[in-house]
Amino acid sequence: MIVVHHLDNSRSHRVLWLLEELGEPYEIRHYQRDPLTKRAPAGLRAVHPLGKAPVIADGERVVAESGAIVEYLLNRHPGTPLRPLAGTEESLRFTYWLHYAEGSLMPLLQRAIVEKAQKSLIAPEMALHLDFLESELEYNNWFAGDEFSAADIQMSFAVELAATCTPLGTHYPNLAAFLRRIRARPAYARARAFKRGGPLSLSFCSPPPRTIAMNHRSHLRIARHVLLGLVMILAFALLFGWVVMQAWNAALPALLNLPAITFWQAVAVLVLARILTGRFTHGHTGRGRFHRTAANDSAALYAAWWDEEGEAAFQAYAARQLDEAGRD
Ligand SMILES: N[C@@H](CCC(=O)N[C@@H](CS)C(=O)NCC(=O)O)C(=O)O
Repeated sequence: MIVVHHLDNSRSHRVLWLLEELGEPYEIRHYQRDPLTKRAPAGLRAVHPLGKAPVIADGERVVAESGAIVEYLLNRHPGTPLRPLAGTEESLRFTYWLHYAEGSLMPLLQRAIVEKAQKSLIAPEMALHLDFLESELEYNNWFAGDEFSAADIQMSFAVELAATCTPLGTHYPNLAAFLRRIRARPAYARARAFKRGGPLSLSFCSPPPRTIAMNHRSHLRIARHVLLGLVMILAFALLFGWVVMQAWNAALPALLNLPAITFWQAVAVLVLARILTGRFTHGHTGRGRFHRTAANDSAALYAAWWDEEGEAAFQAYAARQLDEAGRD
């Protein structure tokens, strides 16, 4: 029986899906990625020296590299509708997509993940590929032609990954429809069942390639935030100035015989107070922060003392009180 060495959230979903489509029985050995590095565990190297997924074992034979695995599995099912007939136009397209998925598209997506700094170089390249895929699906539902084939399975992971990088819905309706079609296949769902491949959660495409419209929108959002911040600062300045003016004029002319002040004089007093004391209120200076920390420290110390000795000290105090009351 075929054994699939399956890594979570990885290309090996495609192999499980293909096996489900073929109706071929299989066993799964599960491997979990390191939560921090996202690398496969060392155990996978015992199966194949590169320690990558997918990798399958058929008795003593080990097959790695997803395209090779697809071919290997299809060869066990001569006449399967998942591979177009040799010599047809569809067969040529089938071979193309089988290689394109890992040869062109996945390397680009992986660069998008790794080269965060080079957003501007990756985004147009990504758009080029997505436009190409979109146009390929304009007249056919499937990559090799009218019929679903293993080429669609091979393409699925890259398209799923691309969908996490860019919202397909508006700009790429054909690709979005492709995703809906593959997800609707019962074998695809079976491959992702909890006890089989588990759900795919591909959210690691960073940075998302942004369209010009998206960039435009995010600039607008920043401008809105800056404007809102300025308005709030102004509102606070007006409010504080007014409060200082009211307080001054209500108390100081009568008590200290000082002249009444205008609103702008009150603002100037506030600014002067800020410059001379280094703060408007308590706690905004380094000193204030230090005192808060010291206070926190003493609260923490008190809590620790209560945990360790407080109960015993209280019992001793209560006993003393009872003793004194008894003597009285
Ligand atoms: N081109 C190979 C790529 C294999 C590959 O890089 N697999 C990833 C999972 S999607 C992997 O094993 N990553 C874990 C690691 O490199 O430690 C294939 O199609 O099988």
